[in-house]
Amino acid sequence: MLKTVSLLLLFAVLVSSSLFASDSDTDRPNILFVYLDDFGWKDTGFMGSDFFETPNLDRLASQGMVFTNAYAGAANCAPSRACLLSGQYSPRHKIYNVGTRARGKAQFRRLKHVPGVNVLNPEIKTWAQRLQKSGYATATMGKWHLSDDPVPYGFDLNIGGSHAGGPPRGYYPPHPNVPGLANAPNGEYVTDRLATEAINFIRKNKDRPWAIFLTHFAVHTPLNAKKELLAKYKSKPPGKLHQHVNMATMIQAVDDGVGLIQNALEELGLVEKTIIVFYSDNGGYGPATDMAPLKGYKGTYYEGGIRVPFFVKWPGKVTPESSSSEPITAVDIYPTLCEMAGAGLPENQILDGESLVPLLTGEKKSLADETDERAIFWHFPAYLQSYRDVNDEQRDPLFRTRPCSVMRMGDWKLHQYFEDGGLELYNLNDDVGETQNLSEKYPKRTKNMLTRLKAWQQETGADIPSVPNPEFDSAVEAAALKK
Ligand SMILES: [Ca+2]
Repeated sequence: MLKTVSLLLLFAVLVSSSLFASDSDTDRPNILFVYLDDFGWKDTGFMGSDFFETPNLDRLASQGMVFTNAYAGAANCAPSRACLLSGQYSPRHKIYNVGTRARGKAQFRRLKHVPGVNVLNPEIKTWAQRLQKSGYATATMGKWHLSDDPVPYGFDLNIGGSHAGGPPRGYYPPHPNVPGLANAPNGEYVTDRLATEAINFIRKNKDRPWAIFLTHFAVHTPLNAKKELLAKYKSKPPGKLHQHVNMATMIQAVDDGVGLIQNALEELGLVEKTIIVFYSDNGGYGPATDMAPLKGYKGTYYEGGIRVPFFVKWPGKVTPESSSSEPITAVDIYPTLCEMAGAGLPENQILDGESLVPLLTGEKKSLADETDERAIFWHFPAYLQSYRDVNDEQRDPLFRTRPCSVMRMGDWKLHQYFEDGGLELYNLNDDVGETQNLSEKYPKRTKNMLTRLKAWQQETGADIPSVPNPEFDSAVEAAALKK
């Protein structure tokens, strides 16, 4: 009798575990993560561009949840990407800037910058590694920027990824020595190639869960137009907000590729089981686009440098035509993707963000809890020099940013600048363009937020620049400021 029961039990366990295994495998959603480079807050139709055309992205956005207060992890490429992949704020992974060299003229820098590192520490496990380990087929396609080779960071396939910050010789072949692109056909635009590679990967892995990090080079410089689209935008009346013809062709190429991928998903019957995430690594490139009414552009810590478009389409889970105004940032993506994929979280790694799944499913309206208002943070202990032709929406004409920390809590945003101790406080609900510095009007709030910001700096081990730069020359700086 006992033996029979045990056998039955064993049988039941085997059946249920095999059922569970097949269930979990077929139920696990695919993830298409479309990640653009230097793509501004208003650069899509659904965010309000009056010149750039993105009908495919607009349609997908309308089928999901659009986040209106989504932020990049930093105002420029490498640090933002490191936050996204690691789930950690920059003081923990120490990728503070693109490269470790000081930027801008030495005579203008009051402090020695903190160089940080330029390779993502391989001890830090990425969400891609979690997904891969849990059974996903994983691929990265496009810009990587965090090491020479993305493969050890959790990708089965790498097309185009290297330490380079853009396609080394532009958007058209040849791409010598670029993995997966060395034999790109003559005349083929790289954005098109990446979409084709994504479709190939989906076809090959259609019967198992897959995740593609489609991290387009677009729309980073060089602003190489897609030639076939030039005539269309040259003859289109310029918008008030956006006018840049080359940029318009680059954006349409991304959107056309998204349309082709969507067609492939339809043909393969995968639409209902594929999550689509759309995001950018920092604000738009100042000389080519505009984030108005936001102030600033790529490189500044005003909203235009860090607030970016973000939506999630998750069939059956996210209500179509929904939106969220919750402030979210790059470190929130890691726990979100792992939860969506059922991939679990790493045991011995600090993750700074929170899963967005409760917002996506409508279970919660906000990530703040009753006792503690959630805050999100940035730390940039370095310099970014001005663009030559655009310096009207930054704190001073010489730099897009000087060393700073920034936090957002509720409607409020505090900037702390280390050179001069400058504090700027804004209420983004009333003043999204950050025009009225309220730090003197609200000293108590300023002080409370600064206390919290400093506690965060301490907790994360943030390097605060404090050593005077011996090359600083106030006379040279003053002369440059007079120009
Ligand atoms: Ca970027």
